[in-house]
Amino acid sequence: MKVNEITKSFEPIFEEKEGQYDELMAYYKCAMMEVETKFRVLNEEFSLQYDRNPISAIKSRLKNLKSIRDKLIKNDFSLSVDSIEENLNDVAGVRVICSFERDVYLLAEALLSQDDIELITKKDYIAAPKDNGYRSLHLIVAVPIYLVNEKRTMRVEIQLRTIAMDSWATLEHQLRYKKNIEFTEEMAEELHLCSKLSAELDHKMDNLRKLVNV
Ligand code: 0O2
Repeated sequence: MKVNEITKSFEPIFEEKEGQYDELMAYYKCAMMEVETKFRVLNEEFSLQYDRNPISAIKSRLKNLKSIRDKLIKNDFSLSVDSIEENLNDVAGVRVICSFERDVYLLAEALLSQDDIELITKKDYIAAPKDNGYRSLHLIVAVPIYLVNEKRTMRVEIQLRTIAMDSWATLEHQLRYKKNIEFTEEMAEELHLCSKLSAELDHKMDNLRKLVNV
């Protein structure tokens, strides 16, 4: 869906100069494309070197207007377009689904070593999973985009995870946000156990990768 279509359905929400919201979203979209391309290039180079792809899929998304607004309100930030750019780090999101756990770190390192990428924050939920069992490596980076007359630096949230981590997170999200169903303590424990099993699966697969030497 186009950004302006979303805007119309929620108007008026933000203090903005005319067209400012659409413009900002277009910049985030460009930043997302930059980051995606960087990962595609790394995938290509890696596949030449090792004869396999470290990336299984890349999914990008722009946060929608309602989620942006809810987050600004939740954190007590002002409802203006300037405030979005100033306060939110995850308007542009790129999720990279990797084949093996080692690929997560390899790709993160390769990206962060590029001289136009600035690391803002790093959260390693693989080394230290969240209490519910959520695992992924999260990076907030600043990336330049080159427009006709200017260069702008935009922030992008990158989530790197294995196929097993992604399938757990996707299913957990579906289960937890099911309407009208109470999410019990037992269900949470079961999900936590599933996360442990998925971590075990990742480690076993990574050991097999080492044996096959790829
Ligand atoms: P969406 O639609 O995926 O973007 P924040 O919420 O960003 O202010 P925090 O704690 O700094 O706060 O963010 P964090 O921990 O880096 O996680 C943000 C994103 O990671 C979430 O975005 C999810 O995509 C994912 N995530 C984090 N924890 C979980 C979890 O327990 N389960 C699942 N399935 N995903 C998780 P949003 O904004 O929730 O949604």
